Amino acid sequence: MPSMVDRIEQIEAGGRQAVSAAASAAELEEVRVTWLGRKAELTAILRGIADLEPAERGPVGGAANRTRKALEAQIEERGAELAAAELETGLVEDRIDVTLPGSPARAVGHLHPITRTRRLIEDVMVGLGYRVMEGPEVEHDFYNFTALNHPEDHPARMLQDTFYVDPAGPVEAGDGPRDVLLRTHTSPMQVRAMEAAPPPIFMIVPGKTYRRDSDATHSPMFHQVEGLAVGEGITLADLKGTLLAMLREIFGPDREIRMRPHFFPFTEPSVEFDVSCFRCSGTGTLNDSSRCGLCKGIGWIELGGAGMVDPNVFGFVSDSGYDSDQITGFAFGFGIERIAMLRHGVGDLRLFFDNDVRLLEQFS
Ligand code: FA5
Repeated sequence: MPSMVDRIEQIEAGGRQAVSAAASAAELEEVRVTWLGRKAELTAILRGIADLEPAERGPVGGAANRTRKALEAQIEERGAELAAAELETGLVEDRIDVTLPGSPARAVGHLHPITRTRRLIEDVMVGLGYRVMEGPEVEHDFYNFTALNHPEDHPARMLQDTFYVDPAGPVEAGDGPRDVLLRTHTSPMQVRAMEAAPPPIFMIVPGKTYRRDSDATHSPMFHQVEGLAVGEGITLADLKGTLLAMLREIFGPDREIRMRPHFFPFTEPSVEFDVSCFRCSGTGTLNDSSRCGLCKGIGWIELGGAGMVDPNVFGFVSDSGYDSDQITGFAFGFGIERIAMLRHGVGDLRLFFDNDVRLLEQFS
């Protein structure tokens, strides 16, 4: 029969093997309870030392205590190893690759419907041979009104129609209280473009414009597109053909246009132009015989203003080579919001500027 000391050596060997084999902190804890816990054989031996023959107490007690300490030390060492390994595994498994797309992938945004409409108009007009130009949104009274033949008492010059800018800001010396304003239309670029280059000119000017307006179809900031064609022999028929080509690209190949007499200080003659309604095909009546709501039963939708450039406007740029005896031209202007509202069936222009994603997402 093996002596108690031999048995303790066997316990130590078994315990060491179990500690080495433990593959996780939880397994190691089980090993500790089995080999060193209250019900473990080694614990029982240590507890029973007092009952041994006096001669055995020393060697057995010494061997049992050494084994307990050795196993405790090995468990501690193995515990540190396992903790380090688990930390390493966790770091590898939880590593975030910041170059991967998010999950779920974030939806890519899209252009605002007003931008898309502007680009559509630009594409069509570039296709017709026009250049796209931009001009200042903070403008001089001279370009916005005076050079466009507006009389001194024209209502658009009134404070209640127009946003004037405090000339205490960075404007040119000599500007008075009513000399600088947020442009009320894109037409000032007619004069600026003619000042900058001799005829012929074929250009469009998309951009922001500002008026003291606010209702479902008018906002204080809105967008217009100006068109200007100047050269020899340009007529009202060219204006009509150009508008027809542009509007057929935008609203469909079956569209017709009409021009109605109107007044603008800087064109003579002046017109307003309408496109035939694309919902009721210009009949004013829908298939179920009800009145078309889009054109209000008229068959035509009003879009903007136009006309032949007034000789007085050429008078402001005669130094740049514009002689109204030699050249003629047409100009037109219309609102981009109005085109977008019609194309997308949006009833209130202000929705475009609320930036509610529930609305904007519908244009993706
Ligand atoms: C003009 O602004 C002229 N400059 C157009 C023009 C150009 C005539 C060249 C002749 C030659 P009008 O004020 O009608 O014209 O405005 C043109 C269009 O701008 C309107 O038909 C409308 O669609 C749009 N518009 C005007 N005010 C607002 C507003 N507050 N909010 C949104 N759109 C507006």
